[in-house]
Amino acid sequence: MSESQSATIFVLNGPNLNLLGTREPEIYGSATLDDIAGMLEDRARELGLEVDVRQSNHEGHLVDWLHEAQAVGAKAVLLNAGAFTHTSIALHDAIKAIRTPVIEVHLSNPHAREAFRHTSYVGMAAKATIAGFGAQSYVLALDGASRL
Ligand code: CA2
Repeated sequence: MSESQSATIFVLNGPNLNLLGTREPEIYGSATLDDIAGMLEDRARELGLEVDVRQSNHEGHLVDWLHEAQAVGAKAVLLNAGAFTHTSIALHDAIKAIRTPVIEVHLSNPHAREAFRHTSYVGMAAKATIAGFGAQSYVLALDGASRL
């Protein structure tokens, strides 16, 4: 594991999060994913870390990136799997298959929403969950990851 990768935190975002900031601001806030990436880069700099922020609408990309996080020796993964949170046994298995700690992140609080959002296959495998703080959920998760 190289020194630089051991100080890198992967921030993986799932389906539709590329459209963040364009609708439902009352649920998700008005920050775009680029805004969140900027917030994370600023905080990571203060913490002496680097973030690698990615988004995909494809489940397999997220599985591959979880494997890559371990392969390159990333310190942790922050994962907002979007709606795959509630459906994906493949993501659950991928999180279990790696030793890299994964922190589940959500902008909203899924438990305060529709019943179909109350099951999280990601959360069942993750080390921790931060939800309901809007864009700040990511920053809080980064602070937590920095202490691991
Ligand atoms: O609250 C979260 O972060 C969620 O992961 C967001 C997902 C939702 O399916 C989860 O239950 C909770 C939805 C992401 C949709 O992304 C947006 C796209 C356009 C505008 C606003 C949000």
